[in-house]
Amino acid sequence: MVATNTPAEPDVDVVVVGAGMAGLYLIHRFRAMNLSVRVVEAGDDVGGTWYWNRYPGARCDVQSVDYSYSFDPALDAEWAWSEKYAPQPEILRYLGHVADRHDLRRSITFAARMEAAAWDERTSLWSVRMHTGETITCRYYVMATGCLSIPKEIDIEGMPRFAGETYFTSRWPHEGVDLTGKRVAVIGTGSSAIQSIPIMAAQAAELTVFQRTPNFSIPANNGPIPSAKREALGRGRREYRHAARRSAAGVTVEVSEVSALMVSEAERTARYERSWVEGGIMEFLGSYNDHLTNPQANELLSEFVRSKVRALVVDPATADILAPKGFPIGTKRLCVDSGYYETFNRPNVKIVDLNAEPIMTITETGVALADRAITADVIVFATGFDAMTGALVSVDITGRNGATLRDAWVNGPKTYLGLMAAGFPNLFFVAGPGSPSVLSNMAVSIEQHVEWITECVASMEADRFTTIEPTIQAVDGWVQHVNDFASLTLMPQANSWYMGANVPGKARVFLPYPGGVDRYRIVCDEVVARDYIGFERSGLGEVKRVEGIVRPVQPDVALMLEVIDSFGLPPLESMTPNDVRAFVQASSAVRAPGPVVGQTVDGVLPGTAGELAYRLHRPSSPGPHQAIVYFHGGGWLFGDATSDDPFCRDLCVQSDAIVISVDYRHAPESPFPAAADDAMVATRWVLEHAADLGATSGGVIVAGWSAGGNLAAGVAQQAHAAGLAITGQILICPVTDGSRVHPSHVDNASGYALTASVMKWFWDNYADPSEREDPRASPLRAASFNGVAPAVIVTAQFDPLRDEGDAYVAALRGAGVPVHHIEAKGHIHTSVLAVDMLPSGAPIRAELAEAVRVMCGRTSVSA
Ligand code: NA7
Repeated sequence: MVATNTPAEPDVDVVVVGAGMAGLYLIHRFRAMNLSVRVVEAGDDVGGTWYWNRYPGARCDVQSVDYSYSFDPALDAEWAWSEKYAPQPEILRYLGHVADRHDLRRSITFAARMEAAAWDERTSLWSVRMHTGETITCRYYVMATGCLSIPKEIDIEGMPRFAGETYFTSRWPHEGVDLTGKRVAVIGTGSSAIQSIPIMAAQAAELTVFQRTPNFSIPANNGPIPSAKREALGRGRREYRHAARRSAAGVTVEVSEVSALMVSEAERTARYERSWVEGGIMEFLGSYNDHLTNPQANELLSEFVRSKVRALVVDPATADILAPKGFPIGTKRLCVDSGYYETFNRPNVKIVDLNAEPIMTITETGVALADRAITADVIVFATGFDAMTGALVSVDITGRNGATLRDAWVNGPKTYLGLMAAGFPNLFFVAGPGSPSVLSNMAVSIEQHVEWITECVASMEADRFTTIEPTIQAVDGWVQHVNDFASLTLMPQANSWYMGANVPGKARVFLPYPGGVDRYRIVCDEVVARDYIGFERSGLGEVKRVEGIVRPVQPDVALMLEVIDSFGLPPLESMTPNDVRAFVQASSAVRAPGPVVGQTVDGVLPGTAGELAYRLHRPSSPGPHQAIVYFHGGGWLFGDATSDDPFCRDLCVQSDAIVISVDYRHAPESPFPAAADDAMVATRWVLEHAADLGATSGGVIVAGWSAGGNLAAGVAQQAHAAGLAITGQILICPVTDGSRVHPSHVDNASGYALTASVMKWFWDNYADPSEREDPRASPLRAASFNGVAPAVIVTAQFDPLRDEGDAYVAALRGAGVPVHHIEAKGHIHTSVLAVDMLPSGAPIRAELAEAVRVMCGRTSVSA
């Protein structure tokens, strides 16, 4: 795959496409490395998005003090922003000033459109062709083309017929447009429309807004730079900038750690009111910590904005049309306006709800709706962009073996860290899909990317590598990680440009990385620290490929592990069993309870050495139901009939079965085979009392997690000889082998909640080494698996017990036993049981319940 030819001499070391905020900083950094750099820019000057987006009212929606470079302290000292949110001309002047100050323009070819780029395998160079036909060869090629630079094609019929003036907010004429006395139609109500409508309305004779989706907007309350911000910068610029770089949003904001549902209505409203006045997208959405993850919390904030719209707009019918709806707040870019809603109180402004009155066609004289026509002299299209991928796939980029980026991304972009794509060596993206980009302060994200890219190139030069590209495995892992993260939020629910949903035919994939700038920066740094894990570099005949996936653990599981880590708890095995029992009991008291079941009954049954407590959960549907006898986890040392209660409830509801969680005697007080004996006795008792318990006759299913899985597997093995009717077994991350020789005990020895050393401690307390060969202790050691009940087995990727679970699957299958094996990718030993705490465990539990329903002979839910 990799060519290690001696590279030919290029025209320049680096070609950069785009002279916006990223392109300018790239010139500065590459020059400092003594590399030659040429920037190709379609515009006549620097500025990128701020060069093109000149519509009236265009301004940033992150405070200017933050939306500015941090790499040069002198810039902060000599540039004074006029307002909290500076207008476009001022931002453009600032970028021009940066270009002048660092003498950047001499590296830029303006009015030059890059048309195609191709990787030459023979020379290991990129060849970049401009619209003039000129070709530049280079070693490194950076697309710094911005996330919102290719306007979306107009998908409204009849547009070419319009005889009046037509404008696009994204390509507003440099000389401006005089709308005085004109009838203006504006199509779209995104950020561009919301910023420009108040200004256009003040000029136009009539202004009609065509709205498809009512957007959420909060007031900018623009004005001078807030004194607190000025003072914070004055006190310690370095610290201020450092904090922004290490923050989640790329800007230091006060973000709550409390759920919107945990406070009183009065407290919540007061907080919302304060955020409404103080403004700021990140501050407003972060006024409580679950607006973007919990639908109920989101609805509270959404409704607050609706109430504001109803208060601001005088005509109730108009207010109703404008009231934002159809998607959770924050799942489309939250807009920041100056008098948007109030504009609709003007007599010359009207709104058309396109959901009630769709556009039939654009005509010579305006816009035709089903039952009426709106005459216009001017139509303004504020219809958005082919965001994040548009600029990258609109040109021909051809990598290895003639493959184009456009084809490679036809089902959605695939990048490693948003920075590079497999098969496209030495091609870098700034703020590419898969990076925080548009979900963050772009200035901070751009700087981070530019620094990472230039440091990567510097390390290549130092180590005399000539090519770098990510492995397919690393790219797939990252795409999965971004999607896993997005699915923990409400983000995928909106038809947003974040999802590619605004462009007909575009793949519906969540494009930016939603984990935050702070977490993302840590990942990027870690990739470097781990010798560019997930990359292959080559040069001078050497190929260095560092295999691996940088974030393979499910994001919510990783967050939970971070939290557990922050507690600084002593290792379990350093505590006494009684202390562990007390700790586990205390933790159980504060967890989510699990779903509501039809009925819960606590009782006792006779064991071999005294009574055994049980808890029975019954579904709300009419019985009788299949009975599942469940054994809890806890390394045979701790836990009781209620310790896996949330999971038992979930299993009961989802599989529509009675779940009877039975306690058993614990080690070290009652070592092996006490627990195994109790499991047998309890199963027999349930079988004998099936009718009294409301269970179907004909057999029970045995189930258990961890040590409980070990007990359930043992019961299933002994069933035939003991005359027990066991119709199935559900083993979740089961212990199956006391030898602990499987590689996962080494690979996952620590860092994933259950450690190899805790597992050793469990065994040492439970069974003497001489007893561990006994199949009741190590079911994997059974002489035969013939005739044991069909199984549903869950194994977790980052569990020390994974391989012994997998080996048990293989052993049963080898004996012809039907097994439904669920491999919980990215999960740890405890994740599947964390009901209502780890959303990523929900699909696994759903699959498990479905398999149980099938096991019970019921029609599959999906059938
Ligand atoms: P946006 O936010 O994509 O907004 C585009 C708007 O145009 C949005 O209201 C769309 O409605 C509307 N639209 C698009 N196509 C049509 C058609 N065919 N008919 C009617 N309405 C249509 O782009 P902006 O330029 O405003 O803002 C982009 C970003 O720039 C912004 O998020 C800031 O980060 C800065 P829809 O919502 O799709 O129903």
